[in-house]
Amino acid sequence: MTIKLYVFPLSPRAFKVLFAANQLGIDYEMVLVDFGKQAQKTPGFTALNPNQRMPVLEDDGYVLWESNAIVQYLAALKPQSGLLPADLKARMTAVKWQFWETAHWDPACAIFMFERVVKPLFGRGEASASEIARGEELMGRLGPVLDGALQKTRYVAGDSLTVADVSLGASLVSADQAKMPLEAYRGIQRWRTELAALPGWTKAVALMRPPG
Ligand SMILES: N[C@@H](CCC(=O)N[C@@H](CS)C(=O)NCC(=O)O)C(=O)O
Repeated sequence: MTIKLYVFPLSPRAFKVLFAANQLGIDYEMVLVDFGKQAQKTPGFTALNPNQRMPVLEDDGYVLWESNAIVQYLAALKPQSGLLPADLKARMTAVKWQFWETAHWDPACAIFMFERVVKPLFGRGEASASEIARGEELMGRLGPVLDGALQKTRYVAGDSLTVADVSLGASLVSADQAKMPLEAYRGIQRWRTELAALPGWTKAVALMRPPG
């Protein structure tokens, strides 16, 4: 049975799982969760994810939510890809960054996405200056941490592409549109350019269309 990915494709969290599946060459069916129609609040979707949030993966009756868990699941289906390293310490280094992404990086990036991309797209009013200031303060603390790692190694968790790059990089898919303050971080810039050239990234970008 084909894996189903329930996504609202404009979201970086949707992009994350689409990027993973495409980069890994995994066949999947994309199921639209249309936020414009509040599809995430329907009983059917709530049965899949009681949080009423996407993305969700369904594989032959097995249901998984939380984008980083989904990325790990997909990577584990293709162990030869090395995205989820077999070596315990290498794997935990990548997983550590995924936890950091959920706890710190994603919430900081989401501020810029919401204020400067989602609000204009859905007519939700002006960007909030105080929220942007909060995002800049967070980015000022987090940017040097990620940049420091990327000044030392080609990818976040070492010299090979891992789930950490997929998870952290996905938040930057609309970084220019969201005007994320990344100019000072040469390592992040270099890495983002490399990720954006990957076939899985470009295929996933092509799917980021508003539902219509
Ligand atoms: N930690 C979750 C976050 C998922 C999440 O917040 N998804 C948002 C969109 S980006 C959502 O579905 N929101 C629906 C809503 O707010 O009604 C993950 O990484 O999967």
